[in-house]
Amino acid sequence: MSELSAPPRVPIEELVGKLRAFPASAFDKTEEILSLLAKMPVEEVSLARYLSWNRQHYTRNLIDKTDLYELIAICWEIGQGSSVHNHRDQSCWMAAPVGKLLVENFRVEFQDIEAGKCRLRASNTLELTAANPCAVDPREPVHRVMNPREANQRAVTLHVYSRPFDTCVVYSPEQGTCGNVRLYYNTVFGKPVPSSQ
Ligand code: CSS
Ligand code: FE2
Repeated sequence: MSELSAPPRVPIEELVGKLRAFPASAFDKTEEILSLLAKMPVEEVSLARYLSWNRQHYTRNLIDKTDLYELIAICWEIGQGSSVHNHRDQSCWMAAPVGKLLVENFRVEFQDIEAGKCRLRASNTLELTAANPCAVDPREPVHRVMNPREANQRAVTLHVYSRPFDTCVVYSPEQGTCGNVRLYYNTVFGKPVPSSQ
């Protein structure tokens, strides 16, 4: 295999095994998990039981959860994207076994979450693909993920969050407003969550 060819795809269970074997310290910095995601792109077929689709909103599908991290598959229809949001000061890594997405980062110039006011400025945009996993920059943790219409394909991303979180702050850069929202799973360990359907 030449150095330039992509590493072989692995079943999701193999990635879970590696994540579970990491000590807590691996989740405190970005490099180790980012390089694991780059070395072990996940086979689409092994994700089949975790995928669910909704025309109104991207879906969140829990694959694994420990005290240290949660691993989620997110399914994006063509043209779907997230709100601009943060990750509650938790670390986050993303990989895209399927598709080609954009991660748009924002600089927070001012925020008063209690008052629901903010001022954000768009900063850089990264491409998220199987060959290019991303880590959220802890110094600039506000971002939005888009599966652009031009990509013309459904996308599936994997998210490692450490520690797990179930709320985040959502921002409207245009209106200068922000507020807390709750995050829900659409499926948990491959089973639909009735209240989310
Ligand atoms: N953080 C969002 C997905 S875009 S990174 C979520 O967990 O729903
Ligand atoms: Fe996010």
